[in-house]
Amino acid sequence: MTIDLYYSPSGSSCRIVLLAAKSLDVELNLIPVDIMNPESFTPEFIKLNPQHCVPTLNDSGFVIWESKAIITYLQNQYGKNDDLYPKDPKKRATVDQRLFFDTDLYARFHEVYTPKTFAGSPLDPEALANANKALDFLDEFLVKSEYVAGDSLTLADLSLVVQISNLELLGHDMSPYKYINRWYAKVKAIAPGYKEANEDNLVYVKQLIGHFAQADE
Ligand SMILES: N[C@@H](CCC(=O)N[C@@H](CS)C(=O)NCC(=O)O)C(=O)O
Repeated sequence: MTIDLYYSPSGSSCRIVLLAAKSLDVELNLIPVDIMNPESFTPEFIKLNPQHCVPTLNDSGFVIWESKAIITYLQNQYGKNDDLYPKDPKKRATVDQRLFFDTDLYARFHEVYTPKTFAGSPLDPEALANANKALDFLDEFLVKSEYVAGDSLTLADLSLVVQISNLELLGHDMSPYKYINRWYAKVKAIAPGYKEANEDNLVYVKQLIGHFAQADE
């Protein structure tokens, strides 16, 4: 039985799935997709996901995309315990809320850095202030608890740590966020397979940024 993951290592949503799979001890058969080059998509991939986005998971014919839907599916289907995604409805709701929050944080920073990265546009101060508000909220969550959804590591930490690593790579000023910085160092140190699933793949984000920076010159 193989679980195929169509992915691009530069995509933060793909690295979230890689990182969660490590913690869940689920082996994925990785199928790279050159997302910047739709002509290269295989007919199999095109047929599998009408949205043609990655990450897309194919678990023996069950096909699902959207990183958060994928990681909660992997947990529900293959999790050996419920540590990362508690069964208690209230605790689980908090993890879900933080996962949705992560999607909001991603969208806000997308507004800030995508025009700069892909078109060399200057940073929009309004978009930047709006994005930094999400970091203020995250910092506030972490004043009250050691991890983003309580006192232990959950899927929400694995998702958010990937977004914060992207911001670090982009040189975003993280100095005002004392609690995020403390949590970030801890999650990087304890999340199983962090280096292989996320850190080592950041080189592809660097390459992508470099490629567009050159194209602008
Ligand atoms: N909300 C999605 C975002 C996925 C996403 O943005 N994927 C990018 C690559 S990292 C992509 O496939 N872009 C091409 C497209 O959406 O057509 C998730 O969390 O999985």
